[in-house]
Amino acid sequence: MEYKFLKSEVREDGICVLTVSAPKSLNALCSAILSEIDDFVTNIDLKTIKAIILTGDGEKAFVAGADIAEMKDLDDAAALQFAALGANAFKKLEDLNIPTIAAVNGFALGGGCELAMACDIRIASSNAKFGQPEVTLGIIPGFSGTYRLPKLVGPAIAKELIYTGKMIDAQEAYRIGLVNMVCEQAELMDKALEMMHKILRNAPCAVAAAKRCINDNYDMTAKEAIALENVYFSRCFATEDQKHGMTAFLNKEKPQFKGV
Ligand code: CO8
Repeated sequence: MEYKFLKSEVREDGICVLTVSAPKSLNALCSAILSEIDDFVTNIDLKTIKAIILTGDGEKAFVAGADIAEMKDLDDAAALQFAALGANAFKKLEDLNIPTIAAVNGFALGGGCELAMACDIRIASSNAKFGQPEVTLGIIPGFSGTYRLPKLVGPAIAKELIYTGKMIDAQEAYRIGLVNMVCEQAELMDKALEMMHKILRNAPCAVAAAKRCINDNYDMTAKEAIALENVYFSRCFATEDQKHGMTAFLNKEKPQFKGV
């Protein structure tokens, strides 16, 4: 599929910098962009792409939400389709077996905040603004914000943000645990790359197994979640990287993981 709104650059280190690019509308998510995101995550080549850093084009916005112009005249059946398109694409992104970081370079509102939350980690530039302003438009979050925001910041703060529709700045987003780090905009990509390099130095199978445990235990009882971790923990012992990592530690050497 030819992309009109998604720019992807796969670097030599295997990190794909994926940029949502519709700067005239502050990268607002129209259905064409959502289809491109879905296509990208569905057909991603995990042999060449080891990690994703997702960002928005320009210095003003990560993604300013779903496209209000496109949504305005939808009826409820069409709204269901539009919501499902975004929610499914974001779920596939969340479920990718590789680490993902959202480098939030400005407004991350509504669907933009929801897109950032579908990534594993969020790093924000100091000018970033977050919010779920849907109720100010007569709707509610539709790309799984009511699901992911309470998991990240707790139900009371999530309800405050969603019921008031207020915007918060990057420092406040950091304080409530919505973002992992705040930095100057000029440093944003470097900080995201630095964190991703730290992650990629570790055994890929182990990082992927930890991701599976953390993502999949969302809806589980403690008993199920602990049993799931036991399964993924034991599977690590069937990898070469586990033997290599432990041997390297005991030999006081730096491990060189192969991802097998
Ligand atoms: N959709 C469409 N166009 C947008 C959007 C958007 N979300 N955000 C900005 N734009 C457009 C503006 O209309 C404007 O276009 P134009 O130049 O043609 O007038 C251009 O981008 C620049 O925006 P502004 O002039 O408004 O820039 P400001 O610096 O004054 O303000 C803001 C920036 C604060 C980000 C402001 O643009 C704003 O409030 N945008 C809307 C934010 C918002 O409400 N987002 C949530 C949308 S709803 C949503 O995301 C629901 C997700 C689930 C959907 C489920 C579907 C059923």
